[in-house]
Amino acid sequence: MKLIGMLDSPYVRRVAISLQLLDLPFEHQSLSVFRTFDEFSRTNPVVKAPTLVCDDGTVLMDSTLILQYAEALAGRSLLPAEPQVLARSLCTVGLALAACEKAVQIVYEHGLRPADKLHQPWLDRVTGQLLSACDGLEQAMPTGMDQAGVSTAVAWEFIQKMVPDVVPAARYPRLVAFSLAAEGLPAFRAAPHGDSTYRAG
Ligand SMILES: N[C@@H](CCC(=O)N[C@@H](CS)C(=O)NCC(=O)O)C(=O)O
Repeated sequence: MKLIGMLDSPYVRRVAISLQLLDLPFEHQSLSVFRTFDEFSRTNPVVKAPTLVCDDGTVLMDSTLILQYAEALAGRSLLPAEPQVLARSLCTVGLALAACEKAVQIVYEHGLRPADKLHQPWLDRVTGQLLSACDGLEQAMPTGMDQAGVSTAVAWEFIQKMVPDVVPAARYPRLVAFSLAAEGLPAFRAAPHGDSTYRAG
């Protein structure tokens, strides 16, 4: 199967890291949804990263749906099975995904919208939501590298790479420590934030 999208996307990155943790081999094509829109659209006309091309040619998008398929393939999950523990993990994954979404919205607002069209009330709202999600993550703090751990670490790295001024690291010491440990793991090092291409080690 082939994962398409750049590792500067937290959604692509959580899939790339999770596939490794699930021991599922995959090929990676680092296509940009902006700079290589036409090439991307030839595989997925909707141009969403991540896109996963399954071995039978089925094209999937949305990181959570891709992970649902990957876990069915692997026959195991990066989420706990016990309902109460699962609810806590999903709560953390939800915070991490919301943090990613709000950080992406800030990046797009600055990077895509003409400066004179920038809408400050929207930025203020999204910034407040991003900080609330980070506050929640700092409290929730996953313990291991299940899906809550992967998503939290990936979200934090993305935020610190893309909008560090908006989310001051000093306010989140537990996230900083967790991220530092996660980024040292082989699956994270093999798929670092940025424009590199993952290759199986
Ligand atoms: N909910 C989606 C979000 C994916 C997403 O928004 N990806 C961005 C890249 S970080 C993208 O495809 N942007 C291009 C666009 O939305 O047109 C997921 O979990 O995969």
